[in-house]
Amino acid sequence: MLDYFLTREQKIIVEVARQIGEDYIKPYAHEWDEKEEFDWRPIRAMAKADLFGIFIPKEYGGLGFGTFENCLAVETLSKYCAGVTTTFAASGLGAYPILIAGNKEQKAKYLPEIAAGRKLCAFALTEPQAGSDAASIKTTAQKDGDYYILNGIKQWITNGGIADIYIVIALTDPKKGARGASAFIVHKNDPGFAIGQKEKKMGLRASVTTELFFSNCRLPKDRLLGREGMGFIIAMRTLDLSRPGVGAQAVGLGQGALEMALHHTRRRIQFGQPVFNFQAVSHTLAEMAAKLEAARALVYSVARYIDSGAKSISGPSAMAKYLASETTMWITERAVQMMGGFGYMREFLVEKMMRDAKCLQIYEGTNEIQKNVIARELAKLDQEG
Ligand code: COS
Repeated sequence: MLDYFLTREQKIIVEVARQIGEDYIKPYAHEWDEKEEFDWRPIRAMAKADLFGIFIPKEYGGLGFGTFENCLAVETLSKYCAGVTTTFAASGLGAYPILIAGNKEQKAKYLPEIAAGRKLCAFALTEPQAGSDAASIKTTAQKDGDYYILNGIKQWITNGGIADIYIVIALTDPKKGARGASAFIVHKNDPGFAIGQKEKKMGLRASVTTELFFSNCRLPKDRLLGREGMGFIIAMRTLDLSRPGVGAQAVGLGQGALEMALHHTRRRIQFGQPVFNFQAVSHTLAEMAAKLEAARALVYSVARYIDSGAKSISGPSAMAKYLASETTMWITERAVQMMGGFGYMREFLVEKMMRDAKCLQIYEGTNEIQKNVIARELAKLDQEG
């Protein structure tokens, strides 16, 4: 791995995440995947180590770092289990809308709890009929005096049931479509709010995914984030900030698969020698390493670009998510192939890594949507030029 000239604090974040991975994730990752089980222990360890506060400003009890430091933590944890990391990263996803659009009171009320890891967050945009086409959501939030009444269904929501704070995008003016959407803070115990069944997934099985049901869910008006009509833009800006994190998750997962394939192929004897000695194998590992480093360099550059305060981040953010997740899908598939029968057996975690990698091409916007976003930004550049 290249030297990316991390600061002392950044190296500490990596080391803390590595230690949590070794002690609280590695020994159990296989079991959680097999049993499709969520476990609080690594989450509590992350909370104790202040990792949930990485990008929360110091005035709200966080560490005051940025996207890059968050990516370093996500990458390091993902090497051990991308499923566990999904719980962590999705809580960050739910914190962004409060950072982006919350007023002083909302920030003071929610961010310290989130930073301390006392309350997990969830971000609820997707609905049964509105996945990639996020603007076609149907959940409504009807104003009723000092309240909003929410009705509708959200689907595939990470941290459903284990989160205390839900950011829900709903239509305050259904006639206006995307421009009529607003963002709300919903508490787990709000009346009229219910959690659906836990979904059965191909990968990321240590994380929890559920539906959310709103049936005349009554929220006081101070739960509105920003202004009415800003919900879609808040959601898009949230995803712009969070997608490099999916790239970082891919890089960590790819690193795990590469190391596993390297370890195995240098010890597996066939035809009287380690299979690594055959060029078909060593060259594949060389390609994995080179492509992974390119993905890491892009993710780091984009994260640092965002932290510089750059305004046009949609395209770079989509590139980081797209390129790193495609790379890691390829790496994990090749790692299974290079390990042959061992790779295919559930006893060895590499097939889990391949299943986990698949979701990174799909969630937080499919890679097809990422390419739409990149192409849209390209077209703008051409117009300006
Ligand atoms: N930042 C700020 N504003 C943005 C924005 C961004 N990144 N992207 C779009 N907007 C604004 C547009 O400027 C437009 O505003 P105006 O109406 O004022 O002009 C509005 O939002 C609607 O944008 P657009 O017309 O581009 O919306 P589309 O319906 O074409 O959808 C995509 C855009 C496809 C990019 C969006 O639906 C999307 O990201 N889909 C994937 C959703 C997703 O990632 N889901 C994962 C689940 S959440 S983990």
